[in-house]
Amino acid sequence: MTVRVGVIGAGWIGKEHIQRLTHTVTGARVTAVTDIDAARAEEAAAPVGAQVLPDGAAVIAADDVDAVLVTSWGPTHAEHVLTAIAAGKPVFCEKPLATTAEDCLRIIEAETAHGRRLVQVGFMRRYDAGYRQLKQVIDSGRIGQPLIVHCAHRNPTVPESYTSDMAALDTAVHEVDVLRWLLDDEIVSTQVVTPRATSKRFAHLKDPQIMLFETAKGVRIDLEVFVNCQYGYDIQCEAVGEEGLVRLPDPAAVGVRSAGQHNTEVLTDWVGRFADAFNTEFREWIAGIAADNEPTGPSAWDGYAATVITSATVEALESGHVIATDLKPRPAFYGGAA
Ligand code: NAD
Ligand code: ISE
Repeated sequence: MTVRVGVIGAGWIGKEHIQRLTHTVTGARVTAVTDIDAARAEEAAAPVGAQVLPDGAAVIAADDVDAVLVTSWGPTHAEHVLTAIAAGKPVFCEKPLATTAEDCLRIIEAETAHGRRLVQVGFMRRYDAGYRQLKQVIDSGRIGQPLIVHCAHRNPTVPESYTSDMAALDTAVHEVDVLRWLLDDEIVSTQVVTPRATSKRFAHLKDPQIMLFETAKGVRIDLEVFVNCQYGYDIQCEAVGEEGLVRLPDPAAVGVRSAGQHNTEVLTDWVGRFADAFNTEFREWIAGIAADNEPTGPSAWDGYAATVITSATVEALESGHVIATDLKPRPAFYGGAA
């Protein structure tokens, strides 16, 4: 069976995913595209033979759309996800699921009432081979109980439109999700400290930031978010346990020895760093739909948790205080205690 996908939002990542679904993932075809910028929708749709539709509602309602991909701006996600749930169609939503906890809870309520999981959130790090190895080691007990996790999330530069709150909402959101999954634990408090700011930033931006999270089991996580580090796109993660530690591998790269030096390349963007993870994420999503299975990837509950924790982190940045995340208890529908 070919899964026919309708795409809402044909910007940077929408176009990437349209190409991926067309050329890399078997069993999928993009049949409809929309964007509030019609020219952009046309540019993305024409090469893959998809029709351009006027808006998200039309894409979701289309007879030749079996599943929906939401890659529009964050504040528009909730509306599209809720419409897809109402139509009973599987929906993959790029992060964030929604920009407010209230909207995430509306999605959770709608999906729960539907009675079957339809929503998957685009936290692709869970599909990265290195993070999967890290999880296997932690789950195996080889390093004992995890105690501390040291992380860094570095981007070479960001545009002037990137604001200080985006360090949590847009960037650290990936660590928030992947660490909850890696540790099988919940983040209960968050704090932000700001070291000396880099001169390589736009003046309005607090960069770098150090985020400090505490989990329900007492694990302490420090995360450096540095989005103007200049030298490359660099993701680091090291979990320290009672009996050992495990570190995320750097992407494979040849070592070149020449002119008295030994060099290995550092990647410069997330597109290259997580290309394989995105491919695996979409292969598994499409295969699940083709087999009529519920999605197994990050759920609406994970999307809710990420939005609550990153919003609390913005509050921590702005107030200078330690902020409790105050998540609601996880419903049984999402694997919580009944
Ligand atoms: P972008 O601005 O390049 O593209 C967004 C597109 O959505 C634009 O073309 C815009 O015109 C369109 N749009 C906005 N509202 C719409 C609506 N209501 N209906 C139809 N189209 C609409 O942004 P982007 O970088 O592609 O990011 C899109 C989403 O993907 C964001 O939520 C972002 O956080 C997420 N993202 C995820 C990752 C990742 O690593 N998983 C990386 C980048 C972006
Ligand atoms: C971007 O939206 C992403 O999701 C990237 O993975 C992240 O590295 C970057 O900081 C964000 O702006």
